[in-house]
Amino acid sequence: MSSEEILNKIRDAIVNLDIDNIQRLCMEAIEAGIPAYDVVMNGMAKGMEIVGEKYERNEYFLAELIMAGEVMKEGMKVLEPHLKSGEIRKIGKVVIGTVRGDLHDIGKNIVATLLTAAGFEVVDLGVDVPPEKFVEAVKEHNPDIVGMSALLTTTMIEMENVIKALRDAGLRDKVRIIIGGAPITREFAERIGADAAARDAVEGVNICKSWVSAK
Ligand code: B12
Repeated sequence: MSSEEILNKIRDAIVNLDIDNIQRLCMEAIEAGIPAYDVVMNGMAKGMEIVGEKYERNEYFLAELIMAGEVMKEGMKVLEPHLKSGEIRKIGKVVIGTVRGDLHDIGKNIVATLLTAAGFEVVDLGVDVPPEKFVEAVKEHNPDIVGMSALLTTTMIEMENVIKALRDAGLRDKVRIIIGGAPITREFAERIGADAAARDAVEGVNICKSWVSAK
C-alpha cells in the first residue's frame, strides 16, 4: 500500500467513526515510515474536516461529532510517542488553552502536540479557560508565547478579554499572542490586539518557531 493509500484509510476511519481500526491503521502508517506529523495532519485532521462538513449538511449530528473526537484521541495515543521531540533543550515555552465557554479541544490538542514535537515546552490549560487563569499561568510559567483557541463565534470575544486581562496585569508585552480556530481571521486578530492568527496547526507552529528564532 502506498503512503497516500494508508493516509486515506486513516482519514476514512475518522469519517466512518471506526474506533476499532484506527490504532492498527496508525501503527501501520508508522511502520511504513510515514512521519507521525503527516498522519495527524494529512490523515486524521483531513477526516475531521469531512466530519465537520457532514455535520454542517445535517448528515452527522452531535453524537457523531463526539465519536469522531474519540476516534481521533485513540489514534493520537499511538502517534504521540512518535511526535515527541528528542531534544533536551527546549526552544521556547507556550501556554495554550481554549477560551472560556468553549469546550472544543481537538484542534488545540493538535497544535499543542505539534508544538511539543517542534521542541517547545507546552503548558496546556485545557478548555473553558477564564482570562484570570491565562494571567496566572503567564505569571507562573513566564512563557514566550500565549496560544488561544476558539471554535464558536460566541466565544471568540473571550480572546479579547484575555488580552485585556494580560494588559491590565502588565504582562501583555512580555508575550507574543497567537490565536486560532475555525472562525478566527487575521483581521479579527489585528482588531483585538493579538500578534498573529493561524489557519491551521502547521502554520501556527511555523509562526511560533519564527518568533523564538528571531529572539
Ligand atoms: C467536533 C465538534 C464538536 C465537539 C467537540 C469535541 C472536542 N473535544 O473538541 C462537540 C460535540 C463537543 C461540539 C460541541 C458543540 N459545538 Co461543535 N463542532 C465540532 C466540529 C464538527 C469540528 C471541530 C474540530 O474539532 N475540527 C477539527 C480540528 C482539527 O480543527 P480546528 O478545531 O479548526 O483546529 C485547527 C485550526 O483551526 C487551528 N487551531 C485551532 N485552535 C488553534 C489555536 C492556536 C493557538 C493555533 C495556532 C491554531 C489553532 O489548528 C487546528 C489544526 O489544524 C465543528 C465544525 C467545524 N467545521 O469546525 C463544530 C462547530 C465548531 N460546533 C458548533 C456548535 C454550534 C457546537 C455546540 C454549541 C452544539 C450544541 N448545540 O451543543 C456545542 C458547543 C459546546 C461548547 N460550549 O464548546 C458550530 C459553531 C458555530 C458558530 N459559528 O459558532 C460548528 C462550526 C458546527 C456548525 N457548523 O454549526 N462540537
